[in-house]
Amino acid sequence: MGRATFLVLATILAAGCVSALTRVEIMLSARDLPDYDICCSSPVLPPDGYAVVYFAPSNLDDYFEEGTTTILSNNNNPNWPEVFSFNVAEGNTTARLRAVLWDSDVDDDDYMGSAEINIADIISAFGHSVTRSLQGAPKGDGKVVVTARVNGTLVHVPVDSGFRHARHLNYKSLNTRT
Ligand SMILES: *[C@@H]1O[C@H](CO)[C@@H](O)[C@H](O)[C@H]1NC(C)=O
Ligand SMILES: *[C@@H]1O[C@H](CO)[C@@H](O)[C@H](O)[C@H]1NC(C)=O
Ligand SMILES: [Ca+2]
Ligand SMILES: [Ca+2]
Repeated sequence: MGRATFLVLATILAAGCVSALTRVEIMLSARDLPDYDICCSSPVLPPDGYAVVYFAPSNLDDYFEEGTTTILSNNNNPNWPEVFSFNVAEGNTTARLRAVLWDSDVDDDDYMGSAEINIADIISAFGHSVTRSLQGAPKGDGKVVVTARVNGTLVHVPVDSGFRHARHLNYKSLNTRT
């Protein structure tokens, strides 16, 4: 556990708001995204994909936007480098993550579908990444792959991406969310 991570957790525990939090840090990839770029009678090209990540602490429809990945251009199988962090009360079975995928374009971006994943499924997937089919994808197919580090323990990382390259977009805990 990094010093900063330890201090954040120690502060939360010392404040007595939460007895035990499981820290989940996730990275997203997509697989088999269809081509979404059509230009000027040229062939259809792979998308310039990015993901918007939302977090719902409970099973109410109360999603918070956590952040957005970088755009990985011309790629049907992007491995986004960003890390998104969530603190989940131990044993919580209702917290969920939603990833909404877009193809960046000069004009309006194309919606590529979304996937919802229970944080509990990510926590219990030790040793494996979690894969979900994209829902509502206009061109069908496509999957979202979640790789995770739980309480500082690496679960799985795709070959050509890694936590060491990651930018930490969001380290605030649920307790400090306003
Ligand atoms: C993560 O750490 C917290 C605090 O030590 C602990 O209560 C919890 O059980 C851990 N979660 C997992 C999934 O190991
Ligand atoms: C955990 O579960 C309760 C509902 O039982 C919910 O109110 C709470 O916000 C949940 N979320 C997290 C992240 O612990
Ligand atoms: Ca497009
Ligand atoms: Ca595009």
